[in-house]
Amino acid sequence: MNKTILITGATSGFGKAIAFRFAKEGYTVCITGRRAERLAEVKQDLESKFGTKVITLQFDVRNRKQVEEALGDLKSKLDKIDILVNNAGLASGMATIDEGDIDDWETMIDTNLKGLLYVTRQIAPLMRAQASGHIINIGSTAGKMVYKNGNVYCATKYGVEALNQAMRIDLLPYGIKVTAINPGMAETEFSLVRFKGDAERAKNVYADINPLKGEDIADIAWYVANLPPHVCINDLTVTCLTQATSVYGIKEAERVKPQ
Ligand code: NDP
Ligand code: 8X3
Repeated sequence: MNKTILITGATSGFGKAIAFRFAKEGYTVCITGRRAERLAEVKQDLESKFGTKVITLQFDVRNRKQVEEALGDLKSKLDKIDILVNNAGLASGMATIDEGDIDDWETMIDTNLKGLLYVTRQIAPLMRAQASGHIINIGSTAGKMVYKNGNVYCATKYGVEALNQAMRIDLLPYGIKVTAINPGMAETEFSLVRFKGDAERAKNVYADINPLKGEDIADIAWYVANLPPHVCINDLTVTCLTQATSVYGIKEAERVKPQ
């Protein structure tokens, strides 16, 4: 088969799970992130488990020069790029608009929007030249409905939603699929990052719910990437059983159990 997937932010969470899912199916996997040790660990695991080819690229998606250097000569490393997963992203802090930390705001905007754009700007021309490919953008339920104290994170994910639609339109002539996967609450390193290493607070986010896992999103990525050539899922929202939207969710204890 010899297909290739590039996943940004594959050192943990969704990105790592997607790397495992596609490597298992024989894909050549190109994984990126800032943490070199993690990249090396994931590469070793993937190679030993699946014997697949793994390329690691260490860069910060916020740094335009690093992105251009890392991805600018991708053609010399890969014959073809079948799938790009724009996954690298984060929330930093939670606060009202009058009290938010402006550094946090800049981190989220630079990572979730500008980073996604820098990467896409390198890969979309390669896909255009191939007249094929699939871009999967990881959005969020936060890009569908704003929640209290989520202001800037939500705004970045609304931005991802807009860019997903725009990419779909712009890339239509080239047979390139574009899909947004918008997950609700998922237990990854997301909350640990949002709460700046406060493990107790991060764990509390998922108390008495059965949240999504990285593997759930990886299965969905595999599904959307393996539809017939004429079928494109443009937009997909997924939550765990007890969450309906960004704002409406219940605890497991509140759920009426089947008799
Ligand atoms: P994780 O924190 O587990 O993973 C985030 C990944 O993004 C890491 O691999 C991290 O790598 C990478 N990353 C973050 N900042 C940068 C950067 N500046 N440059 C390069 N890579 C970066 O969280 P998730 O897996 O949960 O998050 C993945 C995506 O899913 C994000 O876009 C997030 O907004 C979105 N999402 C998450 C949800 C959740 O509840 N978990 C729900 C909906 C969407 P490294 O630190 O090594 O650079
Ligand atoms: C991450 C999920 O609910 O924290 O996008 O916004 S949430």
